[in-house]
Amino acid sequence: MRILILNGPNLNLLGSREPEVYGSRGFDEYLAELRGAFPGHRIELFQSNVEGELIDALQRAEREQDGVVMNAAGYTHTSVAIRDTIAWMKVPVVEVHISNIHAREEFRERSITGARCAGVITGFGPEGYRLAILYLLGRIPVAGHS
Ligand code: CA2
Repeated sequence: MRILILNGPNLNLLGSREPEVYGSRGFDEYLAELRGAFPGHRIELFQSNVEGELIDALQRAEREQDGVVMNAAGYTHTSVAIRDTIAWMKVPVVEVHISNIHAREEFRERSITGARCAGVITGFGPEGYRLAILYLLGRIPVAGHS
């Protein structure tokens, strides 16, 4: 299976600050572990701090990938444009947050993008990316999802 991990603004800074919220490792380390955990599957990473670049990546993913694991970071709470792109896609998108967005500031409670995703995983640290991939691979059967 071809899977895109799409990381939004500032996730390139993981490991450099706020270790109590986001852990102390950079995403490249998690990515190496994920690739090791899912041999035989192609897992690509695209990170951008630019909203339009994330939208372009989603549009490309519709042609080139079988599933997307997306952490839109701060755009989760603001981006109607990313939500509209996900709504247009047939390829499943799973939203992941490292922290529990419901246990932080009130403005993080609302995910604009999540409603158009297959599901939302929040608060399990980087393990959330692995859970999302398991779902995309059909290894977490969910009633009503084919
Ligand atoms: O918990 C998550 O995964 C978030 O998507 C992370 C976003 C935040 O805006 C969302 O509300 C929840 C922020 C990512 C920024 O990460 C940093 C990591 C280290 C240093 C600075 C920023």
